[in-house]
Amino acid sequence: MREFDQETKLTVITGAGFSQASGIPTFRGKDGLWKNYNAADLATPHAFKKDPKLVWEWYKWRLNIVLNAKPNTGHLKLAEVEDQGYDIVLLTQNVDDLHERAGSRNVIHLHGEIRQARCVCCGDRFSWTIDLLENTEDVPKCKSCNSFYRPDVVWFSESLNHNIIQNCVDRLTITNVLIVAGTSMVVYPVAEFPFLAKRQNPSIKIFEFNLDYTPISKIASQTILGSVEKTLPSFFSY
Ligand code: BJW
Ligand code: ZN
Repeated sequence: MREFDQETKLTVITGAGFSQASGIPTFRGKDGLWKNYNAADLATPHAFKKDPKLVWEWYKWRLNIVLNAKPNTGHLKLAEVEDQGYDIVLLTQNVDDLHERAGSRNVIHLHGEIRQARCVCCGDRFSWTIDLLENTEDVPKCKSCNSFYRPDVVWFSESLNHNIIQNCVDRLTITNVLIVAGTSMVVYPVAEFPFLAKRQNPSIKIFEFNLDYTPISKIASQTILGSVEKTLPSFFSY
């Protein structure tokens, strides 16, 4: 496969554009969630404190989409590359589980997982199913401590998990091929990752897959414009 051999340490950063072809809306851009919804009203700890029901209604709507979605050709290709024995790690900003459902095993979720709910007080967790979603009207409450559960995702102004960040930094430090796919690369700290990898290893090859150029295009070896579910499988087929 072009650019890769069994020694290559391949790391892939994915974002909402990667799941767009699976029917999951992106955040930014003309059909993005932030066109119709205000991030400050829905994706911050303050918003949840102010109106947990409104926040859960929005998350339950999105959960329903995620639970019914299927991995696309981009997800499947990355799982296939791993199956072929390549050393590949996925750092995803996506809260869906489509990489795992496609068969990828080395997946790090930077912004949490929408299927998981977490008690705001004792940290107890449960996993949503379609059945549970259809039968839950109110804001879910913890049986142990009676506090609200919240979506187990990272909201604006919240810190990402320290150990997860450290694992990503360790991986980026040894990466020699970095793919950045379907992300606007404007949300920190992830937006900093390609720059960090480039500083650690100036000869790193960075391939970007997006519909448009982004702030990291200037350090990419190549930006491959187009729908990632088409461009990424053909990139790996060379
Ligand atoms: C396709 C395609 C197709 C479409 N094929 N391509 C330093 C400077 C300035 C600000 C900050 C800073 N450090 C921290 C901040 C604040 C903030 C931040 O970055 N704000 C920016 C907006 C400026 N960051 C944080 O708050 C983070 N916390 C943190 O840093 O804590 C410490 C701290 C706090 C405060 C101040 C300072 C330090 C937490 C960030 C959490 C992000 N959470 C969300 C919601 C997750 C839960 C949920 O899903 O509900 O994560 S926001 C949203 O954006 C979501 C995404 O993971 C994330 C990134 O979006 P992504 O994936 O890039 O999607 P889009 O929609 O933006 O882009 C899609 C792309 O795909 C586009 O480019 C399309 O062209 C492309 N595309 N279809 C190929 N088919
Ligand atoms: Zn609890």
